[in-house]
Amino acid sequence: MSQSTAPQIVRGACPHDCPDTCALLVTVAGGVVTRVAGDPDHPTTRGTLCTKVARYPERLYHPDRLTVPLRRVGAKGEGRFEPISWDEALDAVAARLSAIAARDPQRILPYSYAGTMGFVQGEGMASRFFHRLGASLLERTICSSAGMAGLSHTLGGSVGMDVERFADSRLILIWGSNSITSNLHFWSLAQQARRNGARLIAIDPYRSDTAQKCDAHVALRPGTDAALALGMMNVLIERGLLDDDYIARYTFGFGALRERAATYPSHRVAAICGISEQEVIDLALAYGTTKPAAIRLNYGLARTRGAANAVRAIVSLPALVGAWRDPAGGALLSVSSNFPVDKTLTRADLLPDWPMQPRSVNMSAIGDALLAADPPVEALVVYNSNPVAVAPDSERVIRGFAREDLFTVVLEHFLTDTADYADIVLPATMQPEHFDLHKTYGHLYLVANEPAVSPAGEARPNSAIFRDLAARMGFDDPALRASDEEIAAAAIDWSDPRLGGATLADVRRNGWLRLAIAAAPFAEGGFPTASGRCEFVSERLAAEGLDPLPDYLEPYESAAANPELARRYPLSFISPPARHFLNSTFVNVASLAEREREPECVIHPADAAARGIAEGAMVRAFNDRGSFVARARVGDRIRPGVVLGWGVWWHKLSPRGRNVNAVTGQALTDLGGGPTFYDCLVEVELAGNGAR
Ligand SMILES: Nc1nc2c(c(=O)[nH]1)N[C@H]1C(S)=C(S)[C@@H](COP(=O)(O)OP(=O)(O)OC[C@H]3O[C@@H](n4cnc5c(=O)[nH]c(N)nc54)[C@H](O)[C@@H]3O)O[C@H]1N2
Ligand SMILES: Nc1nc2c(c(=O)[nH]1)N[C@H]1C(S)=C(S)[C@@H](COP(=O)(O)OP(=O)(O)OC[C@H]3O[C@@H](n4cnc5c(=O)[nH]c(N)nc54)[C@H](O)[C@@H]3O)O[C@H]1N2
Ligand code: SF4
Ligand SMILES: [Mo]
Repeated sequence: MSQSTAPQIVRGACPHDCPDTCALLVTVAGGVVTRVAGDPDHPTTRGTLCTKVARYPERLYHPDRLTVPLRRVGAKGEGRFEPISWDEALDAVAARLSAIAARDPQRILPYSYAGTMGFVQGEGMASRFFHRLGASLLERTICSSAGMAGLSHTLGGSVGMDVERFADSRLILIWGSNSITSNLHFWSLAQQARRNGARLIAIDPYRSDTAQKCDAHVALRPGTDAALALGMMNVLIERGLLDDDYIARYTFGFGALRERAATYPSHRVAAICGISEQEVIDLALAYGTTKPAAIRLNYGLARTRGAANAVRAIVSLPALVGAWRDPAGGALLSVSSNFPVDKTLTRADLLPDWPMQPRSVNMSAIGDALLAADPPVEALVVYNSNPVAVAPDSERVIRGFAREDLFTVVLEHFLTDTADYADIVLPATMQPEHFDLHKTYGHLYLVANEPAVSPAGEARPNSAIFRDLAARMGFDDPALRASDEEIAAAAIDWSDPRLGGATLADVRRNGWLRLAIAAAPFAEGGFPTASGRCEFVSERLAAEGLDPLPDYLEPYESAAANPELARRYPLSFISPPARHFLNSTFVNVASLAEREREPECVIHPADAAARGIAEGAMVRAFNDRGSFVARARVGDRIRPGVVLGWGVWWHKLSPRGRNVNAVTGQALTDLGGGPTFYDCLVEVELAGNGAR
């Protein structure tokens, strides 16, 4: 840590839930962070950061930063607190958790996600603490679990192309991803490919900033991606555009897949997806005749009922055309399984009844869990997440958090929507104030983060807070006293050949370390599935009595699946990430909020005209679950019949105190228990008086 006044550069890692996991250079002068920049030497960061993190000092030195522990003095949700000492705060939490644990520790629930993706300030120490306590387990499904289930049943895990190789692709399908917003460094590589003559095609119901800059755009109906992929297969098969040798050697179940694909002729696919037959055929022909062809799919297509099936269908395509033979061919959703994470990091063996597991609670349905779980959740410890703002079905979530008999602890940087419901708020350090080690899901480097400055006020790292709580509760296992460096060292199996003999010290010295992964990992099969092949047919799914092949599943909320609902709420609603926020992080940073202006709803001119809505009017989107108010942006970048609202504003910074999740539902995806944020029907009307 720097004490001197001459500027110093400290190496860091971007902690946010973003596939790019940038390597940072943090400039410190006089004990203050003056600049956060991208490491020019890191091969994917290449010296640039997104606008959000380039403005990190504004977040770090924000006047609203939490610097002391707080105890609630107002009603839940009101946001009135008084400062207390760390001793008072930790004693209060330890006493309440101990009392509940003495009766039934499963009545305690941790709630966390990827506010930081680091091993140390993420689950490293926290999971050891909750395991030792015997708390309910949390199913961390809110983002990627459906997509990862799709990858796992077809490719065998979260594996795929090396993002750096996209620069050499000749055709790139950008599928369910607004890369300029959510995957900026991939976008630079795609631009490089384009300068070398590659074609870029976006597949997205909205003409996003990314789709706008691609060579072609297929604007399908939300949640119909599996049908499009199966239709592409059908065309590839009919036109003989397959790599028969690759299929014979390295795949499993082609005969059955061919029969399934035959049920998706182009005219049927066109009707399901709401596009033309020619679009289906053109896309398939481009894909089948251009080599190498690469697919960058993202979670935007995995937020409806058929999410995992869609991912299964899409990641089956590269094997059919033999795209994996080339380093610049294949598909990429997440590559997190490439990192040899040491399974003992989280110390599940500390569970009181190990190997028996406590009950588990799905975070994507936290509203229902808080209102109806049996036995009830009596204490909730939230860290690295803002569920009141980001979880679906806000009215139910808020009712759950407002329960008077629920004891809620929130570890945070700011008084978020969630912190407002806390009994005790504990101030946590930010990335330049603590040590961590990061893996990623978007590239192949471990990245280390060194502390650059002292914590703000009395803020403490999550790891230290859980260590202190463990000590106060009398947990004396050495695993609960491990230092941050010891946790980071325990996070990775350093003997794995992918580390090439490197140690934590090596990663820290250089700031980052590339895994030794072959350039074209599946050129000759070798998928991490049971069969070692790309599994079009999954015997694991068959054994569970499920469809072993990918198929199209109609969204829960659509005219075809629920005509009665669609009569009342005829518009499909999607709420993808805003460019200048990261989920609900940065929403309170003034310069970034200014760029996003205010909560906005994009609606097609035909849908707007039918409702008397003019550009700039305040509108109310609603369904049986709830409603929110936003400024209408009328334009044809969105498909007719679809409305888009940018996520995820804080409720308390939104008109009438509600954001997009007031209308989203708690139904889960086909596999993986994921949320279905974009499987949602609404009606939209003028907001009328009092909208603000
Ligand atoms: N700036 C910024 N970056 C982020 C985030 C953020 O909030 N802001 N969030 C981060 C996180 S947590 C994640 S998980 C990632 C991933 O983020 P994603 O959820 O993949 O989000 P985007 O890449 O913005 O792209 C989603 C795109 O999918 C489109 N879409 C919606 N429904 C469908 C559908 O059914 N089919 C298809 N084909 N497209 C659909 C949307 O219109 C949108 O353009 O981004 C990360 N990066
Ligand atoms: N409608 C709709 N809802 C969505 C989505 C959508 O597309 N549409 N996207 C979904 C997706 S993909 C995701 S991943 C989830 C994400 O939801 P969350 O995981 O809740 O992510 P954030 O909203 O970024 O909130 C993270 C919080 O963690 C805090 N934090 C960060 N670092 C630390 C730390 O070191 N210590 C502590 N104690 N706190 C820290 C931040 O201050 C922030 O308030 O949201 C989901 N919600
Ligand atoms: S949010 Fe993503 S693009 Fe921005 S600095 Fe972090 S890792 Fe890089
Ligand atoms: Mo996410």
